[in-house]
Amino acid sequence: MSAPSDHAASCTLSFDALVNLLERIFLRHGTSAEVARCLAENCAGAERDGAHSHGVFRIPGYVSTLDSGWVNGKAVPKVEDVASGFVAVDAGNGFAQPALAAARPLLVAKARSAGIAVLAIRNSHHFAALWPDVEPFAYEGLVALSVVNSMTCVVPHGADRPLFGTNPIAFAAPRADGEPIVFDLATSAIAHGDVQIAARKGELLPPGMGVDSLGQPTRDPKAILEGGALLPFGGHKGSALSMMVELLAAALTGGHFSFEFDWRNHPGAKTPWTGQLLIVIDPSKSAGQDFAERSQELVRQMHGVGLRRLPGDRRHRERSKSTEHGITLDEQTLAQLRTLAGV
Ligand code: NDP
Ligand code: PYC
Repeated sequence: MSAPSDHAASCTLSFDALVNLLERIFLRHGTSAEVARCLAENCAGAERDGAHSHGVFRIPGYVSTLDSGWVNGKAVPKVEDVASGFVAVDAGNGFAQPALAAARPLLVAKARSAGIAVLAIRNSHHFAALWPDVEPFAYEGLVALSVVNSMTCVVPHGADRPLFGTNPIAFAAPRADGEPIVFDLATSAIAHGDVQIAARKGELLPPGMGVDSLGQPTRDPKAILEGGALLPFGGHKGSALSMMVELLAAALTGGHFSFEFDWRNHPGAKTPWTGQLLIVIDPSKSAGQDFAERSQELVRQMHGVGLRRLPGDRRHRERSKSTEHGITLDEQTLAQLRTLAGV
């Protein structure tokens, strides 16, 4: 599915209309109604916010994965009350977002009572942007951090071959006057989804993103996708963070490391079968000043030294535009979605 282009004829649709269309696709390809709604809202939200590498571009991958039998689209997550500050969920080889939704009330109750709580999701598939998993906590006045590991395609700094996933880290914190502070970044130099988009558009990548099948630096996205690999961002520093994500999202949750699952017998499978960790903190328990006022002060100071763009600003600009004018899709993409939905 193509990423929006300036040249293709385009049309716009509302967030609700896109959610309904995507929901039909998920239902038609074997998910339960709850899972269909959850994934449709997630994916439409990414498209609305201009997070194109994890918006409707991902739909064919979801569909081929569901059709391959690799993931259970009807899985019912099992929530486990493990300890005063620890919730676990067995996602049952289903998607991570419904597992988070199922565990959320208990997680929030624990965070509010103990000041901090951990959610460990295992046996789960995450094929989406990570910010939708943390941002809602900040709207409720909570601080949230999440990590998820993916599939082997990143060479650890100083190594010869890939081992880590693209392993994103997302963080959200409330602030007094404005949208929460949110960042969401792959620990690879570029997300795998953006490499696929560049390959489709026939564009070269900036230097330093990946290597070809011989381990030589390349800017050709196809060489990275066809036997090559990505590099961590920031050399040994990003590599250490990626290692941390493997430990927290897989070792701590009971999920697979990025190198531990084998999808070769499921042609079409695209969703990594791994784990996810969330840490939620109630800042009202801290002894200091109101946290949201303090984060507002930090933003004020950052703007004061000339910073024009905070992480999340672009997304919120895109969200406002989409809310006002509708979500823009090119006609070919919309036609493909309608075909997949059978409408
Ligand atoms: P980007 O590099 O595009 O952006 C990373 C963060 O930095 C965002 O919060 C972004 O805010 C912010 N940012 C970008 N440019 C600037 C700037 N110039 N100044 C200030 N802030 C800036 O994201 P990635 O390519 O690393 O990741 C893309 C997506 O891929 C993420 O949503 C991630 O969760 C997802 N992903 C998912 C995986 C999975 O297994 N499910 C695996 C890997 C990635 P803004 O959004 O406002 O631009
Ligand atoms: O873009 O790196 C990525 C990715 C991996 C799994 C889902 N998205």
